[in-house]
Amino acid sequence: MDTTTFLYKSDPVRGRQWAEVFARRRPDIDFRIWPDIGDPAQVRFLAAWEPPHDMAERFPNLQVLFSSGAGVDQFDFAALPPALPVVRMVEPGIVRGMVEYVTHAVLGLHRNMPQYQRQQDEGVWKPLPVLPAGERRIGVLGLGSLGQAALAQLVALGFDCAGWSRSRHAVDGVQCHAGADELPAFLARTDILVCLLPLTDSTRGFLDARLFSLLPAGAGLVHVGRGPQLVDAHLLAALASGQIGDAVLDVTDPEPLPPEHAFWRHPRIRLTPHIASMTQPLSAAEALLDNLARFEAGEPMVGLVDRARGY
Ligand code: NDP
Ligand code: OXD
Repeated sequence: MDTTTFLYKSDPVRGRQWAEVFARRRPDIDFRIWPDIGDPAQVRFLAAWEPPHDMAERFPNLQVLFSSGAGVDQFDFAALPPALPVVRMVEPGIVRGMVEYVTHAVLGLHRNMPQYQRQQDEGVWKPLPVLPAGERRIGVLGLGSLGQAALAQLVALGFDCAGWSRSRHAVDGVQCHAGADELPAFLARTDILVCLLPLTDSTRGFLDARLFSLLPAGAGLVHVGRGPQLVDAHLLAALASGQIGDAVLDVTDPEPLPPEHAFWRHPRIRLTPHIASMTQPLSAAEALLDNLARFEAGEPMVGLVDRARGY
């Protein structure tokens, strides 16, 4: 019988944890970690952050490309065989990490933590008013698996929550807005804006001066999408004018951020090195095997990418 190889091309330490799950659940599959590819003709499934550039020629029998992360913007779709299904990572570990990060960042801005840090640096003891959560308006750009999970936690904390997406959604406790026409109303009621959009041609440069001008003056920004969605110079200008009060940035363009970049030392910017969330190997391997079973049964896979939309 033909051997089926599942090739993993990402962090090898995490790959060994994936291997344990595969050995337990699917001993019939030959799980391999790059560069130990075995017979390339037997590679039917590839999980990668960055696939090899000659993937199509090298693995002529490839049936599915899985992203080892939630994003797929690192893939060059034009270089992939047109009919090859591409699947992004949807797994509970990555969702939990994002919920923690967004909740922490929103609570920090809500309770004026950046301002207290500045006051501490200057030896200033000055209490600021405490606004109830129900009077703080949070807006999340992107109502996908991560945006909706973050909103569920923010709703549970009592915040006044809204979300914005391309197509219409209904989410418990969240005012849902859809499409370009409803973006201004969504922004006008948002005190803290969280970006959880995928990077596509339509979202590149999306966080710009025009968008900032539609927020209430002094709004907070939490950016956990992708660096190229933010126009750096426009954020610096909005911080200088007070249109944006404080920003928490987990993603930048490029990454790592060059040492001379103005964001590093800006008093109103908190930077983290793209750690808001990370794929957790054990839960990711389980989720991927569930998806593989769907594929084998001819059912739709969770996280199947629509290449025309780019996410
Ligand atoms: P999903 O694909 O599940 O959701 C994407 C959401 O964005 C959908 O609601 C979609 O709308 C909306 N959207 C996409 N394009 C547009 C547009 N042009 N206008 C309006 N809405 C749009 O993605 P996830 O929630 O799983 O992940 C989101 C992103 O988070 C990832 O692509 C990645 O960039 C980032 N990420 C960052 C991490 C970090 O550590 N910083 C970790 C993991 C992910 P609709 O529902 O109508 O399709
Ligand atoms: C992802 C990420 O897309 O870590 O998974 O950004």
